[in-house]
Amino acid sequence: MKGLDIVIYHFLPQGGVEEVRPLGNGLINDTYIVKTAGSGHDYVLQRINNAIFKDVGLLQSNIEAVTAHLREKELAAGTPDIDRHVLRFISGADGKTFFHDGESYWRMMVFIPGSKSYESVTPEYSRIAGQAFGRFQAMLCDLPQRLGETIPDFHNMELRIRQLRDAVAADPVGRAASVAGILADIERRADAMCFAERLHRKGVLPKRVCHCDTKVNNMLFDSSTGEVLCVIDLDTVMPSYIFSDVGDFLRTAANTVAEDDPALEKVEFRMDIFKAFMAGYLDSAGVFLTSKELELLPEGAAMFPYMQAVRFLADYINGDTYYKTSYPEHNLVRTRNQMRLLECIEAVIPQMREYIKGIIPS
Ligand code: ADP
Ligand code: GN1
Ligand code: MG
Repeated sequence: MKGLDIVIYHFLPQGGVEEVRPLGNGLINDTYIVKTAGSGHDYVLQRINNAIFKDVGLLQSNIEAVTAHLREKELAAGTPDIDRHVLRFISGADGKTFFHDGESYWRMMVFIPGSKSYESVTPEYSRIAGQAFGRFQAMLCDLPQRLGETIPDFHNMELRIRQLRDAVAADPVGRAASVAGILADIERRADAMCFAERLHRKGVLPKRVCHCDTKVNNMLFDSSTGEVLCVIDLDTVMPSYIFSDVGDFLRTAANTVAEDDPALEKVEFRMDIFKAFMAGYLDSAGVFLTSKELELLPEGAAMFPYMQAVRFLADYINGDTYYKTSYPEHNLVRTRNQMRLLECIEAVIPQMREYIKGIIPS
C-alpha cells in the first residue's frame, strides 16, 4: 500500500473504497470524497494544511469539543438524523481523529448525503444562512471549555496590517513597488478599520465563539428541501468578534461576482442579500448581542473585505505562500476585487444602519 491508500486504511480498515476524487473549492486544505460500497456511508478525507494549522492536536481537540457540544444541543432540541446536522469525524485505532502519514496530517469525516454547498445564494437562502450562523453562535455561547486559537490572532486587524507592512518592508519577490496605489488606499483606512481591537481593549466589545470562516460555501443545504443541514469547515472556530461571521458571509454572498473576478465593474454589494441575511441572523442572534455589537454591524460588514484585501495583498507581496493561486497575479486580482467591494459597502453604510435599526428585536 502507498500514499492515499495508507491514509484511507488507517481510518477505514474495513475497506470497500470504490473511488476517491477532489471535492470543493477551498483555498487552504485539500479535500476529497471517498466513495465506498456497502458501508452505508461515503466519507470526506482532508489533508490538513500544517503550514497554516501548526498545532493539529489543538485543531482537532477544538473541533471535537465543538461538534460534541453541537450534537448535545441538537439532540436536546429533538433534531432528527443527527449525522446530517453535525459533522462526525472518524477515529483511527489509536482513538485520534487525525493521522500523520510521515509527511502530512489527515482527517476523515462522514460525507453528508443529499447535501449541497453553494458559491452564491438567493435572498431566501441568505436569510436561512443568517439564521443558521446566528444559531451556531447561540448554541456555542455556553461551550464549557475555552477554545484555543488554531491560528493565533486570526481576525486581529492590527496584526493583519502589521503583517502587510512587514511584507512591504521585506519585499521578498520585488512586488511592493508595483502595488503602491492600492497600498495607499489600504493605509488611508488602516486606523479606522482597527476599531474592534480598540473597543475590546476598552472592555466594550466582547469576544464570543465564532466560526471565523462563514464563506457561503461553508454551509450545507439539503439538496431537495433547501433547508440548512450543517455548518462545516470548523478549523477556525474560536473566540472572535461577531463581525467575523457576519462579515465573511456578506463578503462572499453579497458580492455579485466571485472574490477573484477581475471584472471590477461587475463588483456590487447586494443589499437584498444583506437585508435577508441580517433578518435571519438577528432572528437567532439578536437576543444575545449587545447594543454595541448591533450598532457596529455595518462597520463589521465593511471590515471583512478590507481584512481580506490586506491578507491577499500581503500574500501577493510575500510571493503567494499562503493561499492557493492559479496564476501569478491571482492574489492581486483578489485584492482589487475586495477593495472594490469595500467601496461599494462604504457607500451604503447609512442605509445598512437604517435597515438594522428597523428590524432589531426589542
Ligand atoms: P476547505 O477548508 O478546503 O474549504 P471544507 O471543509 O469547506 O474545506 O470542504 C470543501 C467542500 O467540500 C465544501 O464546500 C462542501 O461542498 C464539501 N464538504 C465538506 N465536508 C462535507 C461533508 N461532511 N459532507 C458533504 N460535503 C462536504
Ligand atoms: C480561506 O479554507 P477556505 O477557502 O474556506 C481562509 C479564510 C479566507 C478565505 C478567502 C484558514 O478559507 O480566512 O477568508 O480563504 N482560511 C484560512 O477565500 O485562512
Ligand atoms: Mg471551506
